[in-house]
Amino acid sequence: MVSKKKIYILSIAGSDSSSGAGIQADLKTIMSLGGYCTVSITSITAQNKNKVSKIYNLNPDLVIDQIKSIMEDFDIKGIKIGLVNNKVLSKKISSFLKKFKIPIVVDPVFVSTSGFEFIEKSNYKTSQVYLSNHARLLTPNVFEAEILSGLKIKNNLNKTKESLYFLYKKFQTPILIKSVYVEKNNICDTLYDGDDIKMFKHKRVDIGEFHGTGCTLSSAICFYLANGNDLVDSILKARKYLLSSLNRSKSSNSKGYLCH
Ligand code: PXL
Repeated sequence: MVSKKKIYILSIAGSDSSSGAGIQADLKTIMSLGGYCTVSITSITAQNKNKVSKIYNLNPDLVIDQIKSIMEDFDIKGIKIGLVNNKVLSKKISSFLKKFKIPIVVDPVFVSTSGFEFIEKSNYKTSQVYLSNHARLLTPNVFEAEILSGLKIKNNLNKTKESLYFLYKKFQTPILIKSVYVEKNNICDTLYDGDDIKMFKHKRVDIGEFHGTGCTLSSAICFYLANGNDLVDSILKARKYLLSSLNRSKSSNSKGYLCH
């Protein structure tokens, strides 16, 4: 179900100069899906897919001012939160968003694809507690789920389940762990929504590491939730979008940057 009326989304995230991940990935995803993406930028990074060379964090009040400007003028139907690398800002975002009863998808960003840690670990854990307060879904990757739950889960289904139960209890919101289970030809995302565990498998597109796939999946899920789809449908549709972007990237030899 995609409505004909324009769907307005707010992305609160960091800027990636290579346009592969962060706010630029969210913009491309939402616009490609037919929505309109507004932004509140939290940090500006100088990076490419191999390296983050600099990061500059914006003043928390400026981040909140951007959110206020958007909420005053747009009928925002969904919010995606990505890189927020300090707990003071997380707390301010959380208290500001309390009054908005719309789906919020939190992508708990900890590290860049190139391995740069955006935030110190204990600050990260506290920060995610604030951000997840009003969330409809959390979408950690394996590494982030391991940090947040303290369990080693990669390719271990029992530990993944244990981690999902723990994270659900801690954050009181559904959790989708991305690419937790990788077989030769399949990649599996795993959801726990408080009722049961659901596995989403798809064929691996064999083109190496891609920059921005996590941001893309989370913002696509946010878009479909904003359109009124339920959680499972939103995840299925978002995965379909990511897969078609990966296939486009493969056929156009886009060198690690996703083609939307
Ligand atoms: O994919 C996570 C992510 C989020 N936000 C920014 C990033 C990255 C990964 O590199 O650069 C700004």
